[in-house]
Amino acid sequence: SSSPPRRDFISVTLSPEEAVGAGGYNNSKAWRRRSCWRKWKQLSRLQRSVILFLFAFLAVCGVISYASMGEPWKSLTNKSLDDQRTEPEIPGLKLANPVVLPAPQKADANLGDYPELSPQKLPKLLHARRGPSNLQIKPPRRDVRLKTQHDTGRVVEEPVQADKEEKTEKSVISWRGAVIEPDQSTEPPSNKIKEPEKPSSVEAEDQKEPVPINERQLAVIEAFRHAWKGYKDFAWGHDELKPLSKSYSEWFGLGLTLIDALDTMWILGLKEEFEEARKWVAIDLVFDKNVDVNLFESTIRILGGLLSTYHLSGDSLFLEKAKDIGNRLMPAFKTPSKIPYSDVNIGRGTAHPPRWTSDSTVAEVTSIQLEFRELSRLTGDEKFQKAVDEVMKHVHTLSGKNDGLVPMFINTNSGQFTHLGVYTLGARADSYYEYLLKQWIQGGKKENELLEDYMRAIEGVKKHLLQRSQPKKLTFVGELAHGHFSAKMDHLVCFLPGTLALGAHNGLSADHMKLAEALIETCYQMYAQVETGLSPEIVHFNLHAQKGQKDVEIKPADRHNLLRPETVESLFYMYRFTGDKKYQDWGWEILQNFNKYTRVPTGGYTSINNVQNPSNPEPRDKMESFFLGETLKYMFLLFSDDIDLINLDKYVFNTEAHPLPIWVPA
Ligand code: DMJ
Repeated sequence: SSSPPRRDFISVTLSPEEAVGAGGYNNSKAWRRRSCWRKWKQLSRLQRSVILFLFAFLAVCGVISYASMGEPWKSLTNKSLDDQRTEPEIPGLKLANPVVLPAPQKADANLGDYPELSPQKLPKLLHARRGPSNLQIKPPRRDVRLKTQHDTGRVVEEPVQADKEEKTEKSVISWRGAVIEPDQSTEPPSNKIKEPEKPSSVEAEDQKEPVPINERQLAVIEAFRHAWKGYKDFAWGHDELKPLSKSYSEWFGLGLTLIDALDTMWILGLKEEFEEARKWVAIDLVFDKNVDVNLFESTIRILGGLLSTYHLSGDSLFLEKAKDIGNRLMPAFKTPSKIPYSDVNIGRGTAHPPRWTSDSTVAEVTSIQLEFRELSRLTGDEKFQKAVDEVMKHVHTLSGKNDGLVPMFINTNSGQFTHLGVYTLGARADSYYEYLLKQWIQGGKKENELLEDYMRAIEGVKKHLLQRSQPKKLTFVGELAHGHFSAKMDHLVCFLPGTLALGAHNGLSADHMKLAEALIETCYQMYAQVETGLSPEIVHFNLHAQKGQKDVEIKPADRHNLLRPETVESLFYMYRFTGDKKYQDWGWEILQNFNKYTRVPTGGYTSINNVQNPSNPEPRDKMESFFLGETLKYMFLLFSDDIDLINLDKYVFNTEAHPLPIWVPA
């Protein structure tokens, strides 16, 4: 135990003599060096090793921490340099000036009538990508800059927010390049984007530089939003808005206006509205209801609307709903003649004709084909197409036509035309002619019987129904009743110039285009010659010149306007195919008159009773679903200079303005 205690610590003792020395406190360098060295020598080997190890360890730590602090330090120093920099370092390279948006412009004088109308109020749209040029959604391009034309005609570039695009890539559903959040409550996200079961024949195109939305298109968007506001506030989920009584009316109880408007919102770029409506479709649109629906109306508005929205958005929800309603409409075809009944109970699966007759309307049974054929193509289930093709084949063989013109009724038992001898291109026959051409186009121009019937019918129109009015010599389409010509023309007939132009564009006779040009002038005059600048439901043309008389005569029972689309529809085709700006100008006049006489301040537009009384057009308190489904959509397309905004070589519009793909596009 006399051995010294083991030291596992270092003790350095400085004696007072050593510290101060003989000469007292000596702080000379030589003395300190000598003294340290002596101390070091006095240490045991273990003590020295420990000290050396500690020094080495500290040195290594120092090197590591220097390396990791280097980068932030560097950037910190650079940043502070940048912050201080006022002049570019490279001579001649100037830093960009901050973006200066143009000062708010005064709206067009015409726009000034409507206080809500101002591009500044539509900020979200400035970021909306322009119209779908393809059928399938694609992830947005990272570097896309959107151009917005202000009323100066100046184009302002607005950078798309990078974080927005980042989000898009992660999202389940894409809004033409923007985002729609997945609706968790309906189906798993993985089911949301699905290629059509039978992929569409239309190839996805490379996204082109977007065409700017112009002032007139903005006015259409504003009108749509105003109409939608009324619908949302007072009629959400119901068939039609009653904008004056701030309520709604039901026809089928299936949210008709909402469904009809879906693809319009898509085309106009109204992302939020679309998203909200989609949620309603996902959660609240239920077809399992004990309700009678009209086969034709529910096909063109609901089935057609769902199919086109499916194509534009790629969202399988709409295809699922389309299949559901398509299946529920099929009982209509269970008739002795296979000519469908007019009405179907979609909950019970039963069908029947109207109470007073066993006839169906010819236009109705022959204007459901585009939709059912497309449904077969998408589902691979041929029953839909078979049912409607059979109707067309049967009608093709029927007697009772007059040079291709068909009567207005057909019997569901016998399959024969009834009420023979009356021919019109208006109510009850109109879309028969339209669908002959459009089915031929949809199917890739191969179904010759359809083309034959169409060509024959147009010859029939020329031979029996065309006349010229006085004093302006307007070419119009009248009616024939048991050999007697009547100078009566429904506004509905104004689909014809557009259809004729579409046929000519698809290679049919150039004469058709000539006739289209003459007829669209007439349809425009049906607006221009009336006090409110809005067309009545029916006009009678003067065949004999009389002093002080216009071409257009209106009977008291016919002077209502239901916000119908046909003239605007034809203006759209005419502008697309000719590029003549007068068609846009005519459409612009019509839009302004709708705004002047049919707009309800609290939201929505209304049909009116008297187009001849500008001081009291007598609002009817109803906004038809086709105002959003057709009229405003065609307006928007008419004012666009982008032929890829529903390219007419790739899409064919159904009679409710819902675009469906052409199977073999031009
Ligand atoms: C719409 O339902 C369709 O355009 C139909 O073909 C005719 N009637 C209305 C619009 O006027």
